[in-house]
Amino acid sequence: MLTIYNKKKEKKYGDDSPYGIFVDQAGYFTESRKTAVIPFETDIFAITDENGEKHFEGKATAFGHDDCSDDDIYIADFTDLKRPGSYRVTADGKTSALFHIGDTVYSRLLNDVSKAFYFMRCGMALEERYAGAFAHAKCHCSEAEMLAEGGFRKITGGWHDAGDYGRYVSSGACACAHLLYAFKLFPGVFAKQELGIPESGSGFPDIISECRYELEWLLKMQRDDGAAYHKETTMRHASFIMPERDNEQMYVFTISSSATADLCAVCALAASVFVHYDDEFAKRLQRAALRAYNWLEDHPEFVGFYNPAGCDTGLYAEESDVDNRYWAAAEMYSLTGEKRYQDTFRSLFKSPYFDGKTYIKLALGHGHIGGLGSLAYMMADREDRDNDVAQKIKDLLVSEAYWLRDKALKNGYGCTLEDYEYYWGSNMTVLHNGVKFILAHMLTGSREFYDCALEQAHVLLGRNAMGYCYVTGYGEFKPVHPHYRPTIADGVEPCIPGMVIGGPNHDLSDPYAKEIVPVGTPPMKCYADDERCYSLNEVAIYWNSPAVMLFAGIEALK
Ligand code: 9MR
Ligand code: ZN
Repeated sequence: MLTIYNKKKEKKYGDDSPYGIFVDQAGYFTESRKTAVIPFETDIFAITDENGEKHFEGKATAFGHDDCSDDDIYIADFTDLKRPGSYRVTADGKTSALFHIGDTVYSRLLNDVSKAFYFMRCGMALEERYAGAFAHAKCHCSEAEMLAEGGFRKITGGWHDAGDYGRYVSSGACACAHLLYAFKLFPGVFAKQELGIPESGSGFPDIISECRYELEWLLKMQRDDGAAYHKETTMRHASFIMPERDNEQMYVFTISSSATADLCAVCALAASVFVHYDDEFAKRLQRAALRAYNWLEDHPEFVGFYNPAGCDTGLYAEESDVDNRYWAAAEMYSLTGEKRYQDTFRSLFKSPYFDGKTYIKLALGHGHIGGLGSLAYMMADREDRDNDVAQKIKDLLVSEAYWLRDKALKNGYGCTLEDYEYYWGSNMTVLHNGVKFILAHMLTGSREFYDCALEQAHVLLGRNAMGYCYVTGYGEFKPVHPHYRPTIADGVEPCIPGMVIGGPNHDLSDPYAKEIVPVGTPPMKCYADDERCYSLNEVAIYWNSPAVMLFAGIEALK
């Protein structure tokens, strides 16, 4: 194996895990199916507690060869071990990381993946009483240059997108919508949640206050005629510095029709939530959504986005806005019940754009976002809703869930991804699939889908070919060098907990990944915990947001 050293850590690729057996390092519910993956030939495995006392012994079953990881896999099934506690799996002198059995193994995790959005806030100081050691001064408060019309405007707030400090309308709308849907679907889980953010104790659920922080910025990103500016960033990504030290000129870039549709959709969705908490704000959201929608109708042609010369910040460019418009029409119909929106939604549902690409109707963003439109229409509580269309959407979702289940059964790690699906941010796809299982479970009542959702959580949290728990702060073996500027620059030893890492990417889309990961590495192992590797080891708001949906669903329906 090619040996290339990561200068900072003096570690080489392939030497990563000190553990030879892979488990969900957050853990397993007492009554659920529990399996570890042993990627070598073995017979008997044991489960021991922290003192080395044995609590279970079983025979590993051969699974066969797994293509995504190139591993020969044995499965250790310890479903029958139901005693709450902390354990390791051992076999042939190898061991797993510590894991837990209990009914609250994901509770803190749900809190942390939700609180991560607070740490992403731009334009305000993160105070020590909320941010602890991760406190920092306010950032990005200067005026931005308006690239299209000239002049300067102060457009502050919102969440930093990811490891970088850019703020992008489409990605922000997508992440915010996920949080809003998590809340709409599982309000009970969030009623109890205490995130320890400045708005805590205000009487609103914390997750809703967090969404408002993003929505206030999104509203500022709308042009007077209703269109939305695509993004607000500096011309080039900042170096590895704290956000308050990033004082380069910021710019508000040109508009795009995809950003406009996304802004419309998320504002309409948010209005349907805020109407129960703050009528004034709900009205503002609804007015913004309507102005965006009118602009879309007046401009049926696709308006794409391109970076101007010299700009290297994110693109989020799309090839079409049909799915974005589909989402916008669905949310507007759900909010108002007006025929105008339903007619558009129904005609877009039949659009040739979806021919041979029906999966886009279930895609949860970023990139394709039709799934949120389908969800909105399915959940629309309107008498004149076209039940035939709603039923078709349900059927699509359930058949996709069966298809995903079958894919997971064919994978040694129980992962729904096939070898070709390990592109940039593959953990997002794992999470989306988990969310689809939760939705399919809600639609059919079939427990099997709930269990499939748990299996995707297990993959994310350590039962994968690298053995990493891909959420910062969890488990004994996890990424500690994420491509996240504050973590690199803050001088604090631990990472902010609860951030979802992009994960394996067989395209190795950055120069450092190409240098570190050997040629020919199987897709599920194309990963390195190196802060330079932005295409493997970054964090992003829309990778965290499906985690909030998934773990809220897991908690609510357990
Ligand atoms: O998540 C995005 C991924 O799907 C794309 O392949 C990649 C390249 O265009 O960009 C990713 O998004 C990044 C964005 O452009 C800027 N902020 C960080 C995002 C996560 O890496
Ligand atoms: Zn900032």
